[in-house]
Amino acid sequence: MEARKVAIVMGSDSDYPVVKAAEETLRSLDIPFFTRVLSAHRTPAAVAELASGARDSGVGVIIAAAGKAAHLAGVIAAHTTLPVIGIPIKSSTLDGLDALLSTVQMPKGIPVATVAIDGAENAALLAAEILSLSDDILTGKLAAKRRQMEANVLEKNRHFKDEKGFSGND
Ligand code: RP5
Repeated sequence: MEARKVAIVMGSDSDYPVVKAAEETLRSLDIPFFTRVLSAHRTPAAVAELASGARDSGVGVIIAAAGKAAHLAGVIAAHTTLPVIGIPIKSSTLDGLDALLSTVQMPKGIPVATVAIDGAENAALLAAEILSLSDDILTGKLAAKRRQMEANVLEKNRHFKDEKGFSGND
């Protein structure tokens, strides 16, 4: 069976500087994906069409990124039972808090897994973890990524200790 893809939808092309981190993360794990610019408010019919056809077109997880009154993830979730991950985008005078609350505060029955404001990398990793439930190779790649991250932090810890000595008084 062909691997399921990730669909990334963003409310505006102005969201792309944040969203591209999700693309880079998916690419690093060899996960197929496509990205679309569609808005819950400006193109509601096209959003509904994409969301309702996603499962049949081989999508496994949908990532939806939007700012301001960010209804995109919730509206997509209303049209599919695929897992939907929302990225609240910091694109307004309210610094993304508006988008965070709009994305995370879903009524019961229609869940959206919401990552941090501008948390595009974590959105992609969460999508990968969901897809890895039926993909052992992807499970291995995610484990390798964790090991690499751990090694990077331990290396920084060594540098910090060697160059500065640990901050403290004991
Ligand atoms: C939201 O409004 C978009 O997701 C974007 O974050 C914000 C501003 O959109 P533009 O006015 O830049 O198109 O719907």
